[in-house]
Amino acid sequence: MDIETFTPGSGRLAPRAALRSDAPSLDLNGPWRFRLSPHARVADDFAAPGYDDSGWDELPVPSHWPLHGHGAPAYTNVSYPFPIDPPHVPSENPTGDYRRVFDLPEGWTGGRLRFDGVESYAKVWLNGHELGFTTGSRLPAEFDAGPWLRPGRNVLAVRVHQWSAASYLEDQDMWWLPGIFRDVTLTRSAADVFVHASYDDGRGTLSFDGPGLLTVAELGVTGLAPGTPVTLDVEPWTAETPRLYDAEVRLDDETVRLRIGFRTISIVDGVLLANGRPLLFKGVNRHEFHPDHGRAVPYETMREDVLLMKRHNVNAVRTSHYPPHPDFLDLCDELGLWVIDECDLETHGFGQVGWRANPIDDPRWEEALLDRMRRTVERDKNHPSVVMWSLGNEAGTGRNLAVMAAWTRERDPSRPIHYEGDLSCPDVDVYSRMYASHAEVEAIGRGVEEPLDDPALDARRRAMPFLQCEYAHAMGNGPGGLAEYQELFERYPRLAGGFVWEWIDHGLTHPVLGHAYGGDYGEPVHDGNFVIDGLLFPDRTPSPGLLDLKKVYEPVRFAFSAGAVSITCLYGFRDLTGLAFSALLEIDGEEAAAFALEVPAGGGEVKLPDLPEGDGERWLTVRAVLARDEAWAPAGHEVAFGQVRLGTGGAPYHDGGAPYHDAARPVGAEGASVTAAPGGELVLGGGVFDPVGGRLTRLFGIDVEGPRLELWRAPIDNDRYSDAERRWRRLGLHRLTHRVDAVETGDGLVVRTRVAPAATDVGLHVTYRWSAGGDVLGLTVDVEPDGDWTEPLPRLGVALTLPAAFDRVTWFGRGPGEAYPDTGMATRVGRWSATVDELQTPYVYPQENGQRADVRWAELTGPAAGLRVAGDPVFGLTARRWSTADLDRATHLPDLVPGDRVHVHLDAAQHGIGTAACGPGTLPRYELRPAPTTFTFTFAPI
Ligand code: IPT
Repeated sequence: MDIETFTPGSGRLAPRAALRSDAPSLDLNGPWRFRLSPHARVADDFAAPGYDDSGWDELPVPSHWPLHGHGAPAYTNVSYPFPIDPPHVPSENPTGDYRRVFDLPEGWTGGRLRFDGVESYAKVWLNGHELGFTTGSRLPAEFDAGPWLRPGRNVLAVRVHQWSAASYLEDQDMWWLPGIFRDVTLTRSAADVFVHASYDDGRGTLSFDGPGLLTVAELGVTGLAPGTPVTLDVEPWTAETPRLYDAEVRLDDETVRLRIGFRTISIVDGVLLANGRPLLFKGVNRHEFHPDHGRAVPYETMREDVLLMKRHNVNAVRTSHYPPHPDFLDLCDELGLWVIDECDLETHGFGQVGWRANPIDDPRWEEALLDRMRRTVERDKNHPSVVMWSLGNEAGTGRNLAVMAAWTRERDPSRPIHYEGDLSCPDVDVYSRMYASHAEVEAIGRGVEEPLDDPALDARRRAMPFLQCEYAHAMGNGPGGLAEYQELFERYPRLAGGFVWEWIDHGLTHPVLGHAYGGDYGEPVHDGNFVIDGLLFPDRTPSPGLLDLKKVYEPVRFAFSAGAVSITCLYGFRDLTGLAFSALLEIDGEEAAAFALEVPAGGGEVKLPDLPEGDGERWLTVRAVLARDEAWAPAGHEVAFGQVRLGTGGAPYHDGGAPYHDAARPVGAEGASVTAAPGGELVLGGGVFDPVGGRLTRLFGIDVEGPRLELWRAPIDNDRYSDAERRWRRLGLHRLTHRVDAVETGDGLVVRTRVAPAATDVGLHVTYRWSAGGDVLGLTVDVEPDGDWTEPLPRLGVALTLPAAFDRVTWFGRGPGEAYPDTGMATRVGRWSATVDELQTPYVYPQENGQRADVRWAELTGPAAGLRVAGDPVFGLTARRWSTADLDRATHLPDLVPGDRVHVHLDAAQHGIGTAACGPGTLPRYELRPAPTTFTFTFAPI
């Protein structure tokens, strides 16, 4: 059968550019008749015009049938969900038959049937005549409909097989989602043009290939013939300044409209340049995804993606791992994003069998691979936003890559070629890697990376710019380490930046589970929640990781010195005139002064006025916002901020990041002695303790449990998918025992304990020292590691619970969002409030989340009472309506059910976040190593 052939298609017309044409076209989207069969060997009599499909279902086009009640989605990352035996596919091969009747408008003759995307194989009939078949799911195919169209009623029939030989080429890390998932059109447009618009120092050179005459009215170009370049004064296109010129090409039968951007991409001395200036990608990897529609993404959602990227200072997108819907690239042209356009090609699963029979190195697949590359380049060649072609992703190495690259270079010498999967870079123009560590990126930046064995290849690669086509795996809580990568990207000219993996969680809407991931549809082979690794939650709410990325990618940076702020412009292609700058002074989180700053267009040092003094912490926050509406955000949108803590009495400014030991020092928490209550409980100030265990049971009349030492966190994905969780569990850090060695009374209460897991000889000597004075209760915890600790700790702090009514939190510290040692760059010191529910970050796979960092004090309040906790100087605060053990057990958000307690963690420290789910773990400086530690809190009633 031709579903098991190396041939990519039959009967298709030569690929051409996606163009807007005034030629008539008929939108064939909408409800189609649909029937699903469990295998491919079904009679094809349904293609006959007179076939009775009245018993069939209806299915919208575009869509994926498993998202409309026919079969189910399935997720695998690397693994093929079928035996590897190319070009053969399983007999269980879901096969969708589609029928659509349409009326041809009066006077219509000729035309093409265009399919923008069908997964994975489609055979097409018009009025019972077979037009051919196509593969290449995320690529367009056109068939000549002309000879078979007839006046009035026409019947289009399409048979789609989920599995075909082409499935071996489409092993991307995503849901397998068959169906006609992009537009179907009957068009009388046949035009193809290739516009060349380069830019050099104020001058643009314009030419084009193809029939017709080109007009760019705004530039006074009228009726330009193909192959006759003109040079003109123009404004360049860049992602920061997406200047487009409306153009049209008039042909005999139609006029096509294009939007031209003048820009030149080049590589000079190993540096990637756009229009002669360094090009630094602040990128993300974008899969097409919508939680209800899969890869059939509505136009408004595509637009939302681009707007969200722009608003979070993202300037580049890699279309991982296939060409997106053509409209997406129009949006990138219009709103400004640099694009790496990737061919629809991945054969990752062959890696699991030692790359045996990998299509990439097998001449029988050459035509299929070349076909994919041609269709990518031909479709997208006119987009100024597309600055690089990528041959594919994770497809190993082999001869066919060279064939694809050679064709591409010949067809479009203006764009560099990218492919990451061959370390020796024989076919490409840029050196690309994924998930390289900070140390390795630095070595590459300095040009001192490990050499390749082949000296010629090594010399070639050493002369290339470097980019990370994937880095900072944004799975669950995280990614950590973003700022440190950015620092390297900005330091070394060879480094052209990178693309965070990935834009959005692919969680499918599920009636019971909230959002589904691998295994939730009963797939026998799947990769769990590895598909939930985005900067956006499935509903497109930004995660804390995206907010951090916005901060790290910000195009303006602030540095503070005594009485001044210096402002650096990090735009590559514009100055600061589009921004308005302002400053806000807060004392203990209360506004004390606000003023505007006049900043020179190129940046520089700006003097600050004399600022009010005050007793509390004085924090100055400087903001850069859009001065005017831009196409992607309104005036007032915050682009960047900086924060610094001011010294008192005209003293110099301090570094904004350091903890402050003069904050919130406990006052008055000493002097009182322990007394015994009639029931035998110990009473110290506002605290009541059990006499045997020395544990606090009532605090200012509130029923409390704890606080006591806690080391466990609900494993985050970076713990789960690395070795950390396994090692921590083996050590037993989730099941600590607390042995009470002494409860000593007198001036205060001292409780001496040894905290340790069963079955090991390591532990911690933990001493709780309680003191009381006035209405303040103080607690100092001394932690002394005992034995030979080899593992870092997930967290170090105390945990307590309060009645459920304490459901509001106000704090002075970093906020409003969560922060961990290597994340939370987006947070700033201030006074914040939230309900306990609002403190939760809804990671699709439940895991540790929601810590507020550097908290000086926090008030937990209910309708009737409140408790104030202060640190010395600061602590990490986590509060939730379920325990850490509940969070640890949960696999989907609906598993988390509020109980009758609020669970509070007051932490001295946590282990860093890193990106070990895929890539490097926590940097050594963010590891939490067991060490003697003392931390102090004071408690007071409100
Ligand atoms: C890398 C893939 O390119 C990407 O598609 C995704 O699967 C990512 O990993 C993990 O989420 S490949 C991996 C072997 C580094």
